Amino acid sequence: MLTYLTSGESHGSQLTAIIDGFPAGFHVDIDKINYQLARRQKGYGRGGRMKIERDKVEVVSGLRYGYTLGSPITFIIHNKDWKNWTKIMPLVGAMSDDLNLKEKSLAYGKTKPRPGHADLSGAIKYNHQDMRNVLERASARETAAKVAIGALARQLLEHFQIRFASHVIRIGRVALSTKYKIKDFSAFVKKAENSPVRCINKSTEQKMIEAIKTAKKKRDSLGGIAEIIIRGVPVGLGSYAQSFRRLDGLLAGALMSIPSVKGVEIGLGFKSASLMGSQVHDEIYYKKGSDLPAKGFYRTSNNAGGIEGGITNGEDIVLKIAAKPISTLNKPLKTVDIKTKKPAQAIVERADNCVVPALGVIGEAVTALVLADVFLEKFGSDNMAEIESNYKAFLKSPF
Ligand code: EPS
Repeated sequence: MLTYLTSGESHGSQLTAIIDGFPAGFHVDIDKINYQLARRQKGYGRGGRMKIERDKVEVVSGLRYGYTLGSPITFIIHNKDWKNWTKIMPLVGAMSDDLNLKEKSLAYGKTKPRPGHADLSGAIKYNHQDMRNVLERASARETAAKVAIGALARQLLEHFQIRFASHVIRIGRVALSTKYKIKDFSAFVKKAENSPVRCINKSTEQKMIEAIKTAKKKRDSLGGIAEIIIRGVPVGLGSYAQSFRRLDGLLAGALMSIPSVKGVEIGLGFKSASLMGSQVHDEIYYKKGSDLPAKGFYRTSNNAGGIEGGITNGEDIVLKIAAKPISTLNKPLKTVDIKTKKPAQAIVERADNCVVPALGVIGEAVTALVLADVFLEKFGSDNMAEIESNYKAFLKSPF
């Protein structure tokens, strides 16, 4: 079983990610992991923090000569911003009393919870009077650790010709309305990658940028929707046999766990509820001797988003994730001070205005982690030689 844990405070010294159950004998490309980390940091709408960080992984366990050992793999990402927080966030000892004005503003008065954030519920749950103790971990900074281990899982899947793409289809009220079918996968990926908001249509891209600018001027934030597409996934990953093995449930759980995500759709998603069965279900065709990932069976539509009965059907996996606008507003909302219990204005912290361009990158990473787990479940999980031979046998086996 592929499992992982992450740790680290947003303004602590580092993020740490441990992945266990990764097969032995896989050559890891560290540059590819750093490439994914850089992708996550980009995007129009980011705030000041991304100018400070240059996320890169340091591997501290689980590899030898660049190959996985089958033991837990540990990645560290150092927070460059840590040097500005050592007096406020010491792990042991007390807070320094020699704080400058800026440090004082970061260190004190975190008693006014932001509506929409974990601030209040977290403070009550863990009995913290200083909400910095909540917001440091309930921070989207954690997604950097997820992207690092997701990039490792993705490399394993790419080795078996599984490819990932994502793009932004909505920011606030601006939505991508043009119809598209992905024929050339690499060209599609490139198009999204070259856009500052990761949108494939130039005029929509401009409108999205304008929407973010307007939100910023109004001291507000914006959410949106990213779509994730995974091509080349073999038929038969996941299972209907138990609820916890259903791939749609596993993916939805992983994607809903990304900070700010409030909705996940698979394929046609919510729209399928308003249509007739004949309009929704993808009719089945067959082409003999084909190298399609479902042993020659294929569809001409993909409303199911590549998953039927909790199992991959060989078509593209298509997922949509909707993120709410982030909850740190420069024009603060009404709240209650947890100390005085009097009405107050919510915390204002340095923050991003819109993180939707990064959403698809994070979504790809968590999707890769889920898919790698079910892939290893099907094709064996200890070492690459066995997995490769099982995969080849599966491709060749007649049906
Ligand atoms: C975040 C607030 C901002 C974001 C951060 C998430 O950080 P800071 O408080 O340091 O300005 O930039 O995201 C990241 C650091 C990141 O790497 O994505 C929050 O409160 O969730």
